[in-house]
Amino acid sequence: MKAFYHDGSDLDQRELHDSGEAVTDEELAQLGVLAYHFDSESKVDALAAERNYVNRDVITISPTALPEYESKIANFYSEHLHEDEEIRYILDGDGFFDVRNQSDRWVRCHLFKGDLLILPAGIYHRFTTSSSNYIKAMRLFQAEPKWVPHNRPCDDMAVRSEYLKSVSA
Ligand code: KMT
Ligand code: NI
Repeated sequence: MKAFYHDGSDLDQRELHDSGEAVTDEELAQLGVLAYHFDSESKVDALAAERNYVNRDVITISPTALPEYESKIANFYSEHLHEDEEIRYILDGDGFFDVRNQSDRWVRCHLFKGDLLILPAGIYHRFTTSSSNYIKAMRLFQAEPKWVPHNRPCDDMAVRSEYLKSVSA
């Protein structure tokens, strides 16, 4: 994984948009975002068991594998939050998860094979494929997943205030 501030340009979401300003794992952790790299799926199984994730699926996102690719990508890229954590383990390809930091700047997490990312409930984020137009990812979920995307603004949701409380020093 490589994390950096997004350059702020709205042109082609699939380009890198690296501002050149790196973001460390510690800075991500302050946002409640956890990044791991697991070379074997048994490590993923262990993390899933620890956090009570009983279900999973695999999604392949590419123009040939995903019907209506362009409109799906546009949807993934609209800024939203969820009432549950979002856990993704990258099996192949690469893609970008953008998360808002404390001052509402976009931090771009570039994920590759073996990377696992946990986004806390209530954080504003978005996803896009890169210019490779290909990612295969495992999505972990709990027995009754609440992963409906709520598009910003949804600052009046309880999960949003709970998130902000959890990250305030
Ligand atoms: C999401 O929540 O935006 C996604 O799950 C995107 C696909 S996972 C690479
Ligand atoms: Ni999401």
